[in-house]
Amino acid sequence: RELAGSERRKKREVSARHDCFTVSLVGYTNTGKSTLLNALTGSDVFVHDMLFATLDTRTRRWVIPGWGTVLLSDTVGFIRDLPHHLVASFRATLEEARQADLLLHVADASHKQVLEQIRAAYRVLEEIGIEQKDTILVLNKIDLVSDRSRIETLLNVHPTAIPVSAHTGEGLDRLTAAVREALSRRMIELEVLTTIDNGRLLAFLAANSEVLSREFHDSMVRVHCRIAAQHLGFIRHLGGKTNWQEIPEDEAIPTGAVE
Ligand SMILES: Nc1nc2c(ncn2[C@@H]2O[C@H](COP(=O)(O)OP(=O)(O)O)[C@@H](O)[C@H]2O)c(=O)[nH]1
Ligand SMILES: [Mg+2]
Repeated sequence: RELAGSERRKKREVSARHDCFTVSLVGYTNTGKSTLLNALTGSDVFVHDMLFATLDTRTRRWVIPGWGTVLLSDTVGFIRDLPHHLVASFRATLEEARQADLLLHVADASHKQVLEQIRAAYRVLEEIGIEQKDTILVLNKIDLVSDRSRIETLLNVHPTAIPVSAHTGEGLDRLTAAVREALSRRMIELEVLTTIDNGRLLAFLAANSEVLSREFHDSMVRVHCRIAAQHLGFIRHLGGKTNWQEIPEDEAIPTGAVE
């Protein structure tokens, strides 16, 4: 009964957050998900801290420079024999992951059984029916891997994975770029035409889009930007005339592509 209540609350909470993209950290337990959350979001304060506290799920604002803000959620790790007191949290966690726009599947590259753990985590994603979701595999703790050929071996099996260290910060810029690219694929290129005195709309675009260009004609401004499709309605509501197209798939850089 308790559990159903927390799941319901979670669902409501999750569905109320459609104004930002959400990214969930998932993976086997002890792989560094919580550490990575801290490393990526810095000293930013928790979001909805009170609501999530009981669920052991923590969400923070992650500001991706020059791009926008996403919500990054920590989750309870995947493990077979889950302690009883964590079952409700685990369920809430899965709901969080199901609603996410993108998953960061975190693995411990220094662990002897890393490949098995990655498989086990993918099995859990499959069991809950979200294995098709856009996922970036993150090979964490590379600072503990002194033999770098081990990383190469892992990359042979998972070529799009991104090696990082949440402790030293190595690879976090690449991970951020990959997240940015993955989320950008869910974005549209938009031209907005409005009057130059439409401060609310221009401020909204500045805060929520990647502005590619601004052209001024008399009292009008045409803003060309990349923005999440979900903002279209609000932009029109603010008086913008819009003209948009889906960003073509082949213009997006593949997630975790090795240069
Ligand atoms: N050396 C090293 N240790 C790490 C790294 N990331 C996490 N850890 C450690 O791994 C342990 C588990 O991390 P935690 O974030 O709690 O894992 P979680 O269960 O996935 O949330 C902690 O002792 C962390 O300090 C890393 O990049 N390098
Ligand atoms: Mg944790």
